[in-house]
Amino acid sequence: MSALGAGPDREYDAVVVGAGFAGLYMLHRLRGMGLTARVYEVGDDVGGTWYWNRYPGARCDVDSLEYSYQFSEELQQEWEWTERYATQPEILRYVNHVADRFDLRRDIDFETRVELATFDEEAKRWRVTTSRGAASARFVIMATGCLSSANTPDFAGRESFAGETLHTGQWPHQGVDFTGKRVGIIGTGSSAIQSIPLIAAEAKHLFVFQRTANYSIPAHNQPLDAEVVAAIKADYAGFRAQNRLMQAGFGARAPRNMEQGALDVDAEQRQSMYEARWQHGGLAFLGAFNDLLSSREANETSASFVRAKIRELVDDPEVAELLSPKNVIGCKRMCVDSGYYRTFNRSNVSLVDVRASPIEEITASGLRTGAAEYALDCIVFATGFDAMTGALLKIDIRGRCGRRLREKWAEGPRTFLGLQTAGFPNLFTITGPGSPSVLTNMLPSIEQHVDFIAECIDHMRTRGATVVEPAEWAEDEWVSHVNETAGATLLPTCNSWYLGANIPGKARVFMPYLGFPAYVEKCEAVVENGYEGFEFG
Ligand code: NA7
Repeated sequence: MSALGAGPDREYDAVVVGAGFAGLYMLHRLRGMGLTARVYEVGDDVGGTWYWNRYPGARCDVDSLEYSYQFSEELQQEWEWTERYATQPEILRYVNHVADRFDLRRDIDFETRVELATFDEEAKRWRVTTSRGAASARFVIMATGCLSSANTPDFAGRESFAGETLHTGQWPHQGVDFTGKRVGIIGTGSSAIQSIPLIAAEAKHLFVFQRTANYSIPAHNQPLDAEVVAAIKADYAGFRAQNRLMQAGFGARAPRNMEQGALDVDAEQRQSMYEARWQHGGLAFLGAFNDLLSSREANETSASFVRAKIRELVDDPEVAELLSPKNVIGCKRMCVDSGYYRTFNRSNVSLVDVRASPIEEITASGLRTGAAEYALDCIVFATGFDAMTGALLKIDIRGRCGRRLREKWAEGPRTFLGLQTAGFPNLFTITGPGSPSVLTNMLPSIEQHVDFIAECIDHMRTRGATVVEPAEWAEDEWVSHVNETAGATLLPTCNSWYLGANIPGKARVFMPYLGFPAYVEKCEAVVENGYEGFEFG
């Protein structure tokens, strides 16, 4: 690790912020183009999201054979995943392997936080100020992740708690022993749903503070079948190409039915379609019919199927009712679990409804809701993230005329293709708001963006341009298109983090773009038309 130290700014062609999957591949591409690049990373090692999210049970909800890089055929052939869904430790081992295999660490400054980035209009360069000094670069590429800025609600008395406070997205590296402890977990999103069964198995008592019930589909995780792996590896490129055609960029091998709507078949057929997908497990559940995210009536058939499953799995009918979500299925990110609902049959687990009686205060000895007080030794915040814009806007980014990105995005993020924002030349965002990102398998989305950015920079070299930024009209059109696309579905109908609705005061704007194949096609058309919508100078 090299410290920046005092003295004149170091000069690079590009500064990359973040050493997760996006930052690492970006560095690899930039190096391959003969450019000088420096990566700044807050953590003391690589991995990004998978470096921070070490809570018990943390696992990816996309199949491991798909949630991996495809830019190197050797890499995808030599790496051996062990399970259908990889655990966080396995993914972290993979990221470390990639960093070593491509000798990436020597261009990364760890434990370095980027605080300020200012565009110098005269020099047409960015000055990047970090916690350890400053650098100057032609390009700044934000690889800051979509779910990387942890959200801890500002409950009254939070600081007074005498026990241990944890956040799933900032889990201690040495792990946590819950044995004999009274534990409270706030939140029932993906992180809570994965960790609750494991915490419950250890703790003396676990109180689950639920504001909104969530739909979860069983993972049916299992060791990978050697024959399946061999078949995929025999034509990995073909497998990736099939996945690229999927709406979410993954799941080509999972059962799906794009030909029928849920109401095109009778109740018995519908039931057996849902049952087959429930038995298959995972996010493919919503592929049962083609209208589950566009028709409320169709959606309700799959939602009520899952509610019936919850009633089967949970012994106490009152608990089952409280665990049954009322909103549209799929409008919040679906969860994938291993034994979540059954955990509520344990005598040491209590479900607390904090919708009916919200959390009023954290006290020295625990937590108080409008209805009761809970004595706790440990509080786990599984309260999610300031998604998609949080990590970006933590950095004070100033573009042309000193304009701050925080100001420009006060009413919601505005980008062209989720890649750039007008008035901030040579600033790129990998899987930024306005791109498919969190509605897809992140890995192919990251690679597609990194490749686009690398080729755009290369294009600039060929035509002798020093700056690139989107035209206002292109940005306006794209923002409208992103909203219209989401508005044609049921996705904006509940308070999800896709809409920023989980963060008090955040503008309610649907941030990701729905549809990976259409998005890739659009990007390709932009390039074919001479980077139409981008302005070079
Ligand atoms: P999520 O999915 O955002 O879940 C956060 C949970 O925390 C959710 O149940 C929230 O309830 C709850 N929450 C947040 N603030 C509060 C307050 N103030 N009071 C009570 N409960 C609260 O985050 P995860 O980390 O689980 O998952 C993030 C993504 O990571 C996931 O989608 C996967 O893509 C991987 P709410 O629903 O807002 O009522």
